[in-house]
Amino acid sequence: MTEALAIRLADYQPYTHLVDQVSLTFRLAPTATRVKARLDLRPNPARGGGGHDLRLDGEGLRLLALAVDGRALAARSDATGLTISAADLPDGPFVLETEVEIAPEGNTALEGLYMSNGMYCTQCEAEGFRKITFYPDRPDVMARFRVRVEGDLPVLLSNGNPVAQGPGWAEWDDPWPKPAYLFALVAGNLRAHSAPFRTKSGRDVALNIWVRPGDEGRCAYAMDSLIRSMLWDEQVYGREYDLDVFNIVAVDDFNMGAMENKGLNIFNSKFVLASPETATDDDFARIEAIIAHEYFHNWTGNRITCRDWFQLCLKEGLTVYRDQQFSGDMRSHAVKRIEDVLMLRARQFREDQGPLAHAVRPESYVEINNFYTATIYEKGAEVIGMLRRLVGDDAYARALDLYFDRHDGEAATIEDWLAVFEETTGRDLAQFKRWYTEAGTPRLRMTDDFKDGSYTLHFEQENPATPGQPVKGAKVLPIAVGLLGPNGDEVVPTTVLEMTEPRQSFRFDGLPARPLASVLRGFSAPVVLIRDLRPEDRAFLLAHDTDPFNKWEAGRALAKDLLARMVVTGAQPGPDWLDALERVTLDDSLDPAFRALCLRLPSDDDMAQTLHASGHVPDPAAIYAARRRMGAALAQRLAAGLPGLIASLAEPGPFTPDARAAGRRALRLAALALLSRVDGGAAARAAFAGADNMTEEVGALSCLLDIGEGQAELARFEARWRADRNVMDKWFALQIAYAAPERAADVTRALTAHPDFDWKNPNRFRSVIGALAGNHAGFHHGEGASYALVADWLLRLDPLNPQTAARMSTAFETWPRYDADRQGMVRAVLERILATEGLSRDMREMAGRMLG
Ligand code: 0A1
Ligand code: ZN
Repeated sequence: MTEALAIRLADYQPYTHLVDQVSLTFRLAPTATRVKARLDLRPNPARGGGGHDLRLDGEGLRLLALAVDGRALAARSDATGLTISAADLPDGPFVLETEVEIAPEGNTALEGLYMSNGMYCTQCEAEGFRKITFYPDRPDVMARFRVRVEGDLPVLLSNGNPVAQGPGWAEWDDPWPKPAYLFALVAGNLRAHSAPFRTKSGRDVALNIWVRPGDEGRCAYAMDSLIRSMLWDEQVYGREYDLDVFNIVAVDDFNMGAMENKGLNIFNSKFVLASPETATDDDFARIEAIIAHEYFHNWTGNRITCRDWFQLCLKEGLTVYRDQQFSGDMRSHAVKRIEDVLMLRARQFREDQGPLAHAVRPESYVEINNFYTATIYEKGAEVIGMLRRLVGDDAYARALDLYFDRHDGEAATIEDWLAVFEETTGRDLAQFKRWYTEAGTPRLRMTDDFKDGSYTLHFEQENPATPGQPVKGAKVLPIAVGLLGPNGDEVVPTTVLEMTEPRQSFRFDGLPARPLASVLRGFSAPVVLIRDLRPEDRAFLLAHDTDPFNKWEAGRALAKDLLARMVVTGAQPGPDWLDALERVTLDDSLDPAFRALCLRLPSDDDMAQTLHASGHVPDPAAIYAARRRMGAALAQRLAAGLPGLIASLAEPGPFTPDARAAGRRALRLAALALLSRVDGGAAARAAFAGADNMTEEVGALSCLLDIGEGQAELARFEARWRADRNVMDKWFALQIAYAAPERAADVTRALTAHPDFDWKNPNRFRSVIGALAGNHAGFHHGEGASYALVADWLLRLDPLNPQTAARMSTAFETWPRYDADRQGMVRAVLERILATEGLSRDMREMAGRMLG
């Protein structure tokens, strides 16, 4: 049945008509908003001119009037739209007018026009505009929009530049043709935090961040991030902003992180609002990254958009790549790369190795909202990173200039994107394109030999089968390699080997002694590298590698090898890992942020993924127990040095959110977590009591929860922050994240009965139900109580907000890894979901794909 509903890339056809201009008038009212639309249409020459019926998308619209060239037509709308027969249309250009009524107040799906705390706002990507008015709701239909908003509210916003306004109305005009998914409207009682900006060619832009009264004092960091993003895009990509105003609005009810609507970005409030008291260092870093991401979409997504939704990675992969570059430039490239790879492995590798695996450019979908995934975003960005590694920085810059030049104002494809690289470099990218069309994480096996001064690396790549793609070809792999001599000196600096065959060897001559290879430097390709290395060799790399990513990776591999042995054979932490980690932790010449990352133990889910990939059936309880033992051993080993380390990292003076200070706090809190394992929480309790910023407050509280303490502190935290939605999300999530496996379901159930568990708010739902799914041992514990609890809540949310419910069903995507009992329990849960009457298309597709 899902098959029958699938949309296919191969079926793409241009739209029958072109839309030159759209004029919209909104008369806002919570239960009966009127939307008048006037579309200037003409037959599309690309479809052979006239003679076609006009099909417009529309869902949940009450059609009040319909006219062509001023002539009223009888209304013939159906469940998904409206068709006007070619017989009723003139041969040339014509004007279509419609009027509809919609009810934003009852819109719990948060798609189309909806309300959040008395404020009107919209979310149109991917297909929400059809819930606002009848329209060809597809990204290749680009038009100029003029919008009049009428409503009894002080602030009335839409895309583009303000044209005129009076009491109760405002008019906006967007000179840049855009697809409907970039439309936005906001109306409410809002306050602005404003700043001026002058572009490099001298255009003055008014920047505004709109928030609820009382939140104005928490916008400074977002504004600063925006200004830095604008400057960076001018300097690095030569891209200037192109309107007189740039508005950002913060809303509390939002399905995703944020949305790049032209000139009017709408943000989940948790990615805008920040003050030292309410936001952690991680929050600050995410705000900076997301503000940049949405701003960068102005060129990669808006000026150049996607021809169809199969090309989603065209804008998302590139924009993630750009925001990662930006964050690296603002902070530390080494730390940023490690964090990005941690995320990639946790989310994208997980997806790629399970039943939801799909290509960066999929060939079919049932519900496009289910494809805003780590594969499209993060793997999409990795593919661009590889392309750049292969062609070099200069060619990358030239290809991007050509891309912007050639496709500005167009709706483009991955073929267009690859063509600019082929033309600038003369390379044939046909094989490289497999990265876009084939799903799955390649497994790269490496061996080496040394003889007569020649060192050879042998690689073999395996591209595992994924759903619907049993056989695949070899990928182009850029493998960045450096060689270290026996004394730790680098004897061959980083070179990028280009692997194109299933098996390939690369030789280095003239070496006086057998080197140790540092392979896949900077994580130069998104693969699983399989390499037998002795613990002492990994420790050697951790001590000597000049590539910061691989230096960290060596420590990580040491920890993972050990943890795997602890799980499988019950081994105890040996000196290799403890010695190596102690040396790194106490090495003051290393960046504290880097040391903090080295102290982070592999997550349970990461271990389950790794064990499964190496042929074991992961036991969540055993992984949990082993990781606890590992942490305890590390704490014992470092105990004596921890108080001194913590003291040395104290930051005098007021809180600053910069990377240097954040890195010091991260290491201090990592040390505090270890110390808590040996001092019963005394230091953490004091740190909590004395905290003057949220990083310390949450950090110290986490240390206590981690050792089964902190109840009094939880109560104090709640009393202090009860009125703050964003902070209270942390309070909910922490208790579940740190709950012992056997208590996780009960703790969650109790919190769902808390009066502030507003489950219709996506952030709150995620911080409770999502936290349980993220507590690996708790989620998989015992007789499946957590599976049932998560499923119950997904089913409750699904009729109201299918998008968020379906996204969160990925909690179950890893089921094939586990033992037969757990597999059976998850299958039963997924079958129960599928059998539910009235299930959304979103959830039906997800559950169906997970069951295979
Ligand atoms: N384009 C946005 C993400 C986004 C996607 C879908 C949404 O609603 C279904 C909302 C936002 C981005 O990449 O930031
Ligand atoms: Zn994006």
